[in-house]
Amino acid sequence: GPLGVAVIGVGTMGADHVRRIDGVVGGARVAAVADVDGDRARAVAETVEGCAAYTEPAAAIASPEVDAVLIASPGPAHEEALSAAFERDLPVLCEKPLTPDPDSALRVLEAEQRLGRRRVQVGFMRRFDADYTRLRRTLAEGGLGRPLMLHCRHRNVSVHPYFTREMLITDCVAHEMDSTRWLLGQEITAVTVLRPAPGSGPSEALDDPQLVIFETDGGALVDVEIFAHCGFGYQVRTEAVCERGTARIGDDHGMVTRTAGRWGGEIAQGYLERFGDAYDREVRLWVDAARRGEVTGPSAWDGYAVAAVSRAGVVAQATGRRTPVEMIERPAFYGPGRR
Ligand code: ISE
Repeated sequence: GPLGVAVIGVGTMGADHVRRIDGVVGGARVAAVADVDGDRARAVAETVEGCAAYTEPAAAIASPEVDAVLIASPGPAHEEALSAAFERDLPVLCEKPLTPDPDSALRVLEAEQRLGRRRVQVGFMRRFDADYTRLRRTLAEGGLGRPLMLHCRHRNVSVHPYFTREMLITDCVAHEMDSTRWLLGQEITAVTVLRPAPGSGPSEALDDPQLVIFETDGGALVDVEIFAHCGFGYQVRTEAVCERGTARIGDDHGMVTRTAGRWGGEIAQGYLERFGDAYDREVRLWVDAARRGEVTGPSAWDGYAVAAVSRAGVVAQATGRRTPVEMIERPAFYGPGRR
């Protein structure tokens, strides 16, 4: 029968995954949802036949109908849900951040290793995006020469009022941390954060935008503009500068019209739209692997590495200083790095 999935947390991302599992991805069904907001859990459960609603993640995960767990609650709630899934040895797709800090991420790595095989895929969905996949292949093929720099732009229309300036690093730039590691096959060794005088309104409270710079152990430099309240659209762009050329993805594409002396097109308004196909592919591959008894894709190690870089980023943001990243050695359990 289909894989019974418990979706933990049904805010924007979780509710979208419920819709995806129910209507887009084959081979799975949403057997249970959990949310601290019981009304929200019930409202989402009512959209799916035979789906039970819970307020306690552990209760949903304990249901005999549940064979796999998708965690889409806020980062600080992840460790507890992961433990409950590990107790039943279930495959997990955990949205980023794996956990909010490297110490808790390390506990997750240790608990997973005790189970003896990978159980966690982390939701770094850009790895499933057609443009990012193509860029990685282009860099790996080597025709452009060695990558020297990445120029990244990450702009949101706006973020929730509960967003903090630390979250610019831990929730937004976290994606560029993973993309950098994945595109270059290198680890990030130091982070620096620079800021212009902030814009007004919500941008001012967040000190938004900011410029985040990574150094890698392969000698590459990466700059990331994070602009969480840019107001006009959702834009995620990466340009690789290599020895013999450049490659750029994430420019607005789609239809361009020309009329009355002007030309124009549309800018996506959010990540659900821009990365819709990537989320579909990510969840489909997770479900297919889970049905074979496997877990593939970005691992808990990748989640830990990003937590470690995020900690350095938050310190760099607070102190204005270049901050080295502290990380443990990659355990053999997670296989060799790409280098
Ligand atoms: C959000 O949490 C995400 O994960 C999106 O992918 C990211 O682009 C956005 O900036 C975050 O707020």
